[in-house]
Amino acid sequence: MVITLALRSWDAQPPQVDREGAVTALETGHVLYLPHLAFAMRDEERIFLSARYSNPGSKNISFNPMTDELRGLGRGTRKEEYAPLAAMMARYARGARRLLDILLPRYQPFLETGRTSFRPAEIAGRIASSCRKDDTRLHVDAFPASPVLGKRILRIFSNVSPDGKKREWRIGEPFEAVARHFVGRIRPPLPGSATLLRLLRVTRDRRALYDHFMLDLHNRMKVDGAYQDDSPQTNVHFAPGSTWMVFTDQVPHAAMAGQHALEQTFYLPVSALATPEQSPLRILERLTGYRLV
Ligand SMILES: O=C(O)CCC(=O)C(=O)O
Ligand SMILES: [Fe+2]
Repeated sequence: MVITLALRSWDAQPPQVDREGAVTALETGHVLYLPHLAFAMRDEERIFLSARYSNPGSKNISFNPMTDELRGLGRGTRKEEYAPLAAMMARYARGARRLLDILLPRYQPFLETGRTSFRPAEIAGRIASSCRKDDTRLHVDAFPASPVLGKRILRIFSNVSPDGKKREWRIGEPFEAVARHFVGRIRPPLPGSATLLRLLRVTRDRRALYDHFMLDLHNRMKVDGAYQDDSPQTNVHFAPGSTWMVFTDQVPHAAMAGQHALEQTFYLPVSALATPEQSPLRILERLTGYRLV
């Protein structure tokens, strides 16, 4: 479920065996864990570990590395205070990209950089605004407002806890098993609904059938109490000072406890995979008989 690599540097060339193993590990639904790869925060960045800079209404501060725009700032704080945080998140985005480029060179020409997030809130005991937004429930990632149109979601996380807190996750069963469990209950959207959601700006882009199925799967997993309790799952944890990456659209996960993490999202077309037939897109197409993008 978790495959460990001994990398210690964000930009040193990893051995060939690690590069080959990394693609296979990720595409077969494993978490790639780099316990010795720490993201170093600078002294002037440490103030952002305090609760003052997080907004109780949102679990993270997000950063767009293309526009340098920050969202989800703490109440009663001024935008200008955040320059060091924006610089830190830009550095994380660059470091994550460089690491992926050297560790996963086959993806390099196709990889799209998405948002960066800083997650300073303790997960345990946090009350989610709804079951669907509750990431302590097992789920595969699907974003309601941002259709991926079939692209894969590859995310990299670093635990930057200053006080020794592990990040604790549950990891669920293989994607094909999840899909078989739920797919019979998922209905195609009403005709015209993708256009309507786009017109109403609920979504940034027109949802593909794939987005509809993935979002429905995400929601059904989260609201199903029996599935949460009884489906095959394993507890794993990621130590302070570590980094990990995973296709979060494929691997069911739930974040149970921990504080202070950074995360960078990437998108990858299915055609760039070594084994596209293992992707959620191809598995769902096989099980439903629909063309989903
Ligand atoms: O913050 C984490 O550790 C993961 C939370 C999660 O499931 C997500 O952001 O999709
Ligand atoms: Fe998630």
